[in-house]
Amino acid sequence: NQMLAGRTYVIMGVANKRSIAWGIAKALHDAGARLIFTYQGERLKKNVEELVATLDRDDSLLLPCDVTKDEEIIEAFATIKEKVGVIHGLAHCIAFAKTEELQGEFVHTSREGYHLAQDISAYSLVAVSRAAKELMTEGGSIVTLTYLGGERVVPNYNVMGVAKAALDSIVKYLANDLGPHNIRVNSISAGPIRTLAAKGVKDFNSILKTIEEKAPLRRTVTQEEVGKTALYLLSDLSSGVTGEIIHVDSGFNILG
Ligand code: 0WD
Repeated sequence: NQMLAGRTYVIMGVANKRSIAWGIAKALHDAGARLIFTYQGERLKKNVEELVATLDRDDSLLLPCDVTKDEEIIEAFATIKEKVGVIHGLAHCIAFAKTEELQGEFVHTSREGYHLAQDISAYSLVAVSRAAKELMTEGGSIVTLTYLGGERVVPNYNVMGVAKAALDSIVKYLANDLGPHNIRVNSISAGPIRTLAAKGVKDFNSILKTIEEKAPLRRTVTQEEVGKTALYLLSDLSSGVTGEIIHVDSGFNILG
């Protein structure tokens, strides 16, 4: 199925082969899309290069983009405009909080840690969407990743839960601003998946175990499953959908 042939998508946030961003990249690649990868810095460049080399077409573009720096965002999208021109969608798969603030009581969150989590995990979607909008001249679709901890209290998720709550609201405001340009903005609320970012959350194993025991599907979800929902949201299959959160979590969120 080459549903996305002739289309170009930006994937932000591949750190390694376990990254949800990589699951999304594979789903889009298999549907025929051309991919542009952005990575946080030199530290991750080699990882991304090695992963991209495993794809069976080599039409990808790789660019650095630390989302805490406006000038890097501007430069990355200027390069994309110059080398590719039009883009049709973007997957924002980026979050960060200090490990010491992903445990214990939320009340101990520092001002600096709060700002950092909000900046990287929530505000970055605003900055990146503004830059991407200029290249989405044929309409587009933007997808971000959120988590249940933004809707309700999940132990240890703390400052990241508050950042996800902001992100969920940002999706709605962006959807309203960009809708008239035929750009849709949605998020996927993924169930817990063992990744580098997840390692930072204290007792992550017990979160996984709860899903296996209690979620309607009695199992955790995979990067591939998040990838398939991203394919839906980034393609015309979801053409009437914007400002939405889709839970890909084995149904866990419906439990009281
Ligand atoms: O259970 C999970 N893994 C879930 C993850 C459940 C629900 C949602 N999510 C979300 C995360 O909150 C995040 O928004 O999915 C998104 C992707 O996270 P991931 O795939 O779980 O984790 P990972 O592979 O670590 O990718 C996140 C990446 C960073 O990796 P590291 O671990 O090196 O911090 O976000 C990127 C970076 O590549 N990132 C940045 N990119 C650009 N600029 C920055 C930055 N300043 N900071 C972090």
